[in-house]
Amino acid sequence: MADLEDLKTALLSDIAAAADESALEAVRVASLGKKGSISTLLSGLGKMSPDERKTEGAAINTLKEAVAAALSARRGVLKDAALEARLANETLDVTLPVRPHGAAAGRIHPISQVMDELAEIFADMGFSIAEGPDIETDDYNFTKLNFPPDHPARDMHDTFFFHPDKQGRRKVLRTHTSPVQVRTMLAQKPPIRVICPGRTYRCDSDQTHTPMFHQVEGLVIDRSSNLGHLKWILEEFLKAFFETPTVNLRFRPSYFPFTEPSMEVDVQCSRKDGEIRFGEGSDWLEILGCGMVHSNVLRNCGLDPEIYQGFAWGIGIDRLAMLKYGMPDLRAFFEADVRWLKHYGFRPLDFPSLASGLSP
Ligand code: 2U9
Repeated sequence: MADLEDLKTALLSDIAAAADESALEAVRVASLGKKGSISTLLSGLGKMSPDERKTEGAAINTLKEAVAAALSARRGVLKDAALEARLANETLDVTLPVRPHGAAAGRIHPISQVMDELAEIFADMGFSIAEGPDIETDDYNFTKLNFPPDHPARDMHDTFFFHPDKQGRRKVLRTHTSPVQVRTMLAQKPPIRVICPGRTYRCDSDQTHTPMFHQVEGLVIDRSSNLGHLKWILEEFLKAFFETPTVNLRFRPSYFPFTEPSMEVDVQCSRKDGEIRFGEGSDWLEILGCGMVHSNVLRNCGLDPEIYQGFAWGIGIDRLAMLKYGMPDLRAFFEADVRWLKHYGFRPLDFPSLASGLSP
């Protein structure tokens, strides 16, 4: 018993003498650790007689609790002392200019900025945002969108194909975000008002095309929406996006497998010393494609074209950003050149809102 008292005195004085938390941890390990003095005593109980074990065991456990209590009390004292010391030494000179913190140092990529601006504009017109997988099934990316297998229009959408999966389904890197609208129509009944932004992939890479680019498509499905509504939505969108009170649009007949009738839309603009101004001028710039959703697509998505109808449009986001913010070269979007990002990037806290103005 006497030696237990000595051990207790020694341990409690070591604990009291521990100058900081790591010194205290050393005492804890030396006493309560696996090979600690008290742990060793406890493991010796096995070799004792039952009576001895009863008395010794109780005495050793009492010692163990006393040491554990002293350790945590000392730890609390040391923590408070450390905090006091920090508070004392760390003086905050509030007169100093604000150091550029992370947010100020970083930049929002123009693509993300434009996506946020589009979300703001269309949310204001009652649209929700739908997203889907970049790796799509051939069925959702093509077949359900009225591109029957071996349809020539598939060549315009040449992309990256995966080997058929276990169910024999061929997967592709999506060539447009239209499969997201298909998934939306299969998942929810009309009325539907969604925009679908995201990455899209096609096998062309040149001055004005990159293998990965960004699109936003829109879809309205209900019992009565028609081309007049589409025209209004596109005008409101482009006025808000280019922050100009008026835009002049020109609709030209076109062809897409998933819309009938299909149109290309040009926006009137002026080009002066390399700069493009919208809402004025005598020049036209093709900006997007659109049309009434093809009845085959409605049927493929379980909607009766006798009851439901709607329209859709698609626009390249990279190109929109270049038009609005004047970047000359598409490929720079993907080169992660910090100088380019610092120049064309947006401050994180300047979140675009219709109220405060989209572009900072
Ligand atoms: C469904 C039905 C119809 C989406 C549409 C376009 C026209 C279009 C291009 C714009 C620039 C692709 O990135 S781009 O080259 N897209 O012109 N997209 S109509 O039509 C749909 C989509 C989904 C269910």
